[in-house]
Amino acid sequence: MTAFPENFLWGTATAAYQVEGAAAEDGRGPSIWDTFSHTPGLVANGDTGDVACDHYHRLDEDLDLLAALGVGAYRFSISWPRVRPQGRANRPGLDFYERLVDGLLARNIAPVATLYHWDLPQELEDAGGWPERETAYRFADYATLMGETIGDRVHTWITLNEPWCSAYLGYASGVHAPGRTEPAAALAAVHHLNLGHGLAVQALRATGAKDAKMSVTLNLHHVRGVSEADADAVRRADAVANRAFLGPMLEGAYPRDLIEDTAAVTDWSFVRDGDEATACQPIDVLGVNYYNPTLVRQWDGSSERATADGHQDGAASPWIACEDVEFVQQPGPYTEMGWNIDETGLTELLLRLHRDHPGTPLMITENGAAFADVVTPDGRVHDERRVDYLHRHLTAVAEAIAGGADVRGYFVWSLMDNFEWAHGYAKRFGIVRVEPGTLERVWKDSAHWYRDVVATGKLPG
Ligand code: GBH
Repeated sequence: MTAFPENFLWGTATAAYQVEGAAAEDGRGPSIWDTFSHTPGLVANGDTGDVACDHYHRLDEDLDLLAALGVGAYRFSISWPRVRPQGRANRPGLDFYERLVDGLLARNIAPVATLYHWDLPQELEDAGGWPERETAYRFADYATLMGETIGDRVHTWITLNEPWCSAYLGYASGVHAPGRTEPAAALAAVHHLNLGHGLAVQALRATGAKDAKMSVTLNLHHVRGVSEADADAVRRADAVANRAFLGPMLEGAYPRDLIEDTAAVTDWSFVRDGDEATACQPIDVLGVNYYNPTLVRQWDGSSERATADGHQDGAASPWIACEDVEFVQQPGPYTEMGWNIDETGLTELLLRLHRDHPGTPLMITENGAAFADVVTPDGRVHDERRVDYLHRHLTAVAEAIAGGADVRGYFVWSLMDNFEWAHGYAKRFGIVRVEPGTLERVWKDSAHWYRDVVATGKLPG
C-alpha cells in the first residue's frame, strides 16, 4: 500500500477562463481568450468560455463539492481582466475572489491562487502583449492589487501557469491566444514572462502576502532521446522547453546553449542588466504540471521529419531552434488528447529536478487525463481509465519521494470538465462531470476514488 507524507497537500485544480463563465458581467473586461474563442475557426465547435461551467454563479455549490471531496487545497486562477480591466481595480470582480477565498477557508481548504492562467487583458495584447516589456510591469501592478486584496488569506501564490504555453503556443505556433506565429516575439515573451514572475513575487512579498508561500508552475517536458546518438536533440529541446525558465527563475541566468541555439531568431537584446537577477526570486515551492513525456531524435534529413508534438504538418512549430529535432510518436496507450500514458516520466522528472535544484521543494500542480465518460442508467459515471491514470501517476510520485525528491502535494487536473482551450468542451478532464446543457455536477467514479485517497493519504490496493 503506497502511503504519502503526513502533511502532503491533496487538491484539485481549475483555471478562471475554463470554468467561470460570466464573461461580460460585473465589469469584467475581455481577455485574449475571449477574442480568440470568438474568432471563427480557432476553437473546436465554435466553443467559448462565455458560460463555461458557470462557476461564477455556482460558487457556493462548487465550494461544497470541494468540501465533500475532502481536499486540503484548491488551486484556482484569478481572471486578470475581471479584477483589473483597463488597468483599474474592479470591486465586484475582487469581491468574487474574496468570497472564494473566504469560502475555502471556512471549509478548511487552503487557497492556492494562480495569478496568470493565460487570460491576458485584451488591451495589453493590443499594446503588444508579452513580447513587450511593459506587460511584465503591468503584471506586477496586478500582483500588488491581489496581494493587497487577499494576500492575508492565500496559502500559496503561483505567479504564472505554464509560461511555455503562453510564449510558444501563443506567439510561435499560434494554437493558443493571441494566435501569433512570430518566433522572435515568442522568445521575447519568454523573457518578459520570466521577468514578470520575478516582479510579481517581489510585489506580493511587499504586500499582505508576506507569509504566503511563493511558487510558479511550469509544464516541464521530460525529454528522452530514441538512442544515445540523440543527446544533442534532447539538449536542444530541453533548453527551449525547460531551462529557458528554470535558468533565470532558479539560477539567475539564461543557459548559454539556449542563447547560441536561438541566435538566428533573436539576439536577446530585450534582456537588460539585472533582469535575470529579478527573475530569480527565492520561491518556496516549484509547481510541476505533468501529462506525458516527450521523445526526440536527431533528424538526418533523409525522410520526412516526424512532428508528433502537437503541431500539424506545415503549421508553425512551438519548438523554436529545433529544426533538426524530430518529435517521435510514442507507444500507447493514449488519452483522448492523443497523449501517451507513461508515468515513468513523472518519476524521472521529479528526480531530475531534485538533483538539479536540490533546495527547491516540488508540488504537482496539475496531472490528469481526458477520457470519454460512460454513463450507465443508474446515473453513475464510469471512468476507470482515469482512475488507472491517476493511480499510476500517484504511484510514480511516491516512487520519486522514496528516491529523495521533496514533493509537497498533488493537484488533480481537473475538479470538473471544463473549457479545454482550443479543443473546447469536447475534451473532458474532470473527476466531476459537468452535464452538457444543465451544467449539473455529477461525481465520476474517479471522484469517489480520489475522495478515499485524500481521506486515507494512501492508494488503495
Ligand atoms: C495544461 O496544459 C493547462 O494548464 C490546463 O489549463 C489544461 O486544461 C490542461 O493542461 C489539459 O490540457 O502534443 O503530445 O507533445 C497542458 C499543456 C503542453 C500538455 C503540451 C501536453 C504536449 C503534448 N500541454 N504537451 S504533445
